[in-house]
Amino acid sequence: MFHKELDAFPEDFLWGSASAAYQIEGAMKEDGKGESVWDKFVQIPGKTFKGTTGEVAVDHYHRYKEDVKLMADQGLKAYRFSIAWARVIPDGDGEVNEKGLEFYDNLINELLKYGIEPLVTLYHWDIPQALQDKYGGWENRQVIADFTRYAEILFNRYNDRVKYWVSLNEQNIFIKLGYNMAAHPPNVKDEKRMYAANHIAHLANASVIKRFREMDMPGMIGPSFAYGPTYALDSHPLNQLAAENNEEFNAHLWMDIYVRGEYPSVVWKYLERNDLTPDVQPGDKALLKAGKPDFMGLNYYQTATVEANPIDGVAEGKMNTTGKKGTSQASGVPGMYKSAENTFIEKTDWDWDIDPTGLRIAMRRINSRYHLPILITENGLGAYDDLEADGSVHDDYRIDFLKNHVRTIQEAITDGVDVLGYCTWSYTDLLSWMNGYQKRYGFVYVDREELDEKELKRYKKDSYFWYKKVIESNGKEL
Ligand code: BGP
Repeated sequence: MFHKELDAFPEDFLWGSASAAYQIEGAMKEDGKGESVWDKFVQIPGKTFKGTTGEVAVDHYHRYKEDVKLMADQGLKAYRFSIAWARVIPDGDGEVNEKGLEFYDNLINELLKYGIEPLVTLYHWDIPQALQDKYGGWENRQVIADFTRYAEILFNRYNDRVKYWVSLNEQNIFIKLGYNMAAHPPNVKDEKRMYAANHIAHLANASVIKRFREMDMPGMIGPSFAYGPTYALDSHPLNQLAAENNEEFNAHLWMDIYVRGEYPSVVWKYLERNDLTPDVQPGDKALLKAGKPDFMGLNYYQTATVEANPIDGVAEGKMNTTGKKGTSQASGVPGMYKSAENTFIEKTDWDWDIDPTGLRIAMRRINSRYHLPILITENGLGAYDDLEADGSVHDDYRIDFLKNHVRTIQEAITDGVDVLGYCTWSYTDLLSWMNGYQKRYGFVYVDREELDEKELKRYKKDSYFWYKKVIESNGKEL
């Protein structure tokens, strides 16, 4: 659809930016914080680029005032951050650590002082290690009660100041990479265990949303889902079918359950045929149905292009975590789909497809299938940046990337999609889980390298000033 003129962004549009506790805070053992699964996982040799850890990260824990001041000067309307479960309840299910709650009190108050709306993520992948050791974390149903208790503590503490809550961040990523690729904690490669943990994570997500309703919480809650729409390589019917498969197993499996409380029938049949069904107990269905979110949080980075994959075809290939373009390998699921080259699209140095139109397609599909407002909770470009001698960073490639994506949001709004806001990934540079510090996403450059923390000084990139204008003009000046 081409439009002669685009609708304006809504007046209350949330122009924001995002982060996650493990990737920015550091202060890993300070003020009573317990260990998380990521604190432990990164100690395994070879799991992260150059063995990077979040021990210091970008030291946001000590510099949050400076970081929030940068946001305020830029005119940011919303800031999405996550709360570290192990800071609030160090062993996951025991005593509450008042110091942990205080840190987030201070952060929230600092944001509100400048009129910045806090968007709080309850869980961005860092379950307390104690729960992993005690009962296997997401593989045990006890986690549903423990996660709900943790959420309730946060709801009670911050409900007077926080209106937007994200339940689980990218359940599809932490489950797939954690339980079927051994690329995230708990370092498992087992399809059956993956579907079992995923079912429990769904129940925990629903339980928290249900509790949010029971507590009559003001505001809105929803999950953040990593969705990249699938394209078929071409119009060959088998390639089209491969794209359908990819949507069913990488998108509908999660979003259908969030919104409708039901597994897609194609996925369920596959699980049955392959002896992969999770243990579904009486009451599960009712709980899933009671967990309908208020919005769909969308984390969008790229689209996927696929083609048919025979039953003895390609399986999981290597990811590019080094930033050497062209080093990722084709991957797929035998009998379902495999990745294919999209020749219309440029790639980043980490081989991620750059596709602004894909964001519009993602919004359109979510809108048509689920009829929910969309909150874009992440979108951004991971790239190398150069800090000049005068402290400037000329990241015109990032400006181009963001500009083209913001434009497609405006097009989607004009199409008829309800969009609440847009959070770029990320605010400052931060630790990329597996890719170290050289893959930068922020508006604010943080001067540190993998093996050299330096002074962690902050510098405004060109994109910082570009986004300032976008916000000031409510998206008129891109
Ligand atoms: C999302 C995560 C973020 C962030 C981002 C960029 O999946 O929610 O935490 O890391 O991806 O990914 P990466 O750091 O791998 O480049």
